Amino acid sequence: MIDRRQFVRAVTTAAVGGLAWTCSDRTAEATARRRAVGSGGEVFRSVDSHLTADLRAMETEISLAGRRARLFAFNGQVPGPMLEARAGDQVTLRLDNALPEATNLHFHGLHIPPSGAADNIFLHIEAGEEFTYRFTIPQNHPAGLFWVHPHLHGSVARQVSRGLAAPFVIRGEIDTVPEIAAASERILVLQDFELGANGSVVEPSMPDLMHGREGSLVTAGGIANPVISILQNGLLRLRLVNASVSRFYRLKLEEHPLHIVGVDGGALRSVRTVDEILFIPGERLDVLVEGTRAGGSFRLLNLPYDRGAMEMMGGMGGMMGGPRPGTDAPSTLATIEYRGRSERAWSVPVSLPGEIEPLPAPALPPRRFQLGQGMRMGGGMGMSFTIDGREFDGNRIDSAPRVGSIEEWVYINNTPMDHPMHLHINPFQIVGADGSPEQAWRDVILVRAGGEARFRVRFDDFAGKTVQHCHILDHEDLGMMATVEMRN
Ligand SMILES: [Cu+2]
Repeated sequence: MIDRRQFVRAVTTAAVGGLAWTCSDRTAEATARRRAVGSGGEVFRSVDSHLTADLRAMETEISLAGRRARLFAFNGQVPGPMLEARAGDQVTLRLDNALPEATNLHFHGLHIPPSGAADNIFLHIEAGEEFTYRFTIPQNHPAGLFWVHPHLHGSVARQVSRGLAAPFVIRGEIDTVPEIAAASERILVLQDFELGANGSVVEPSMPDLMHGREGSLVTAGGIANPVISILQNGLLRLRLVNASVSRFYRLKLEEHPLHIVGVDGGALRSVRTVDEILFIPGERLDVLVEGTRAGGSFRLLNLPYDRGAMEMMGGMGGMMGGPRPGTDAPSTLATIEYRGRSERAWSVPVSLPGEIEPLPAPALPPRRFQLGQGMRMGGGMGMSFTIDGREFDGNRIDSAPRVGSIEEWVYINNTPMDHPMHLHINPFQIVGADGSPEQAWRDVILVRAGGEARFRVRFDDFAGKTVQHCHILDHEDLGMMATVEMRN
């Protein structure tokens, strides 16, 4: 057996293979996009079908909502730089780990191989080491908003809670719909932080871990309550990533309906208009706002949502649990402000591109997964979160679907808290109460406290070992993750 460090070195050397490292694209276009993103962020965009990016994960001190904050950041930015590519592009992403601890990267939502130098969450990239990720985005990959964050089991919540998250946009057909192309686009990564007096991130208490930590400082694109302009008669395209460790957002925009055009895995087939949306950890949203008002400012609100709390050990939860997460007063995530008027009156598109083939019910009975929790006894007492009664073990194969097969998965939540379950590599279609699959590709599914949820998935293209897990990242670190080995 080679040790992990040698393995990383070996793969790194093989992957770099003497290719010269090129700098990020800093063209005028990139600068323009940089302003459009508004997160103070750098942008790495494909050139000649090749996206080359250089990310340095580092501990850094930045100003966050007027406070000094000692965080972990990619290239010193929170959120990290935006990555932008198209289906068919090759990606070469060098990660330089300047953190004081090991890390790695997960390409959340991308349909790429789960092994080697692609979406391999089993890699350990030690402090001071470098690793070069290399993969090709499949030609038929949907356009959408994906994201990058560390995924080293046991450290995920700590590293993400300190700011490590970066949006990854795949451009495609949806971006060419005239109304969408004409809209002003704003990508907003939602994050929350709990900062101590010295600017360091506060270590979570045991109840924080049980519930999943939430920070009281909520930022959108690294800013507390950014102002986003909209033109009267124009369209604003808000693209959101929930990069919070545990926080659910119940989104509502004052006096404006939200027109959803895309979710996790890409565009919907038709626009879905709603007044509010529950937005769970790991999820993405692509929403159009019509500038139907004459002027003024309107708040994008986060409304309270009770995602459940620990009520175990004969009611000790109340004693140990502190306030129920997510039930604080409404807060403002961003402010939409009218500035100017569009020459032409725009409204949301009538139709959206692309077919979403509904996955048929498979012949085999569904795979069922029981979500559970308990106390870890023995040495150090603590919480344990489980799938089928077991904590995560990367060396155990928990399910082994065939490449090319369609499966139906059912989650049964035996706990008093909601769990947003995420499957890597292959997107799925959520099966509704009527038994039919949603016409949308997603990669996170809400399994409500005491409830059930199901999806259909096709294990396409790639063999290899990956994972499914709760995207309340504290729950993942405390065991609510299982391996999935796709086999030819
Ligand atoms: Cu959970």
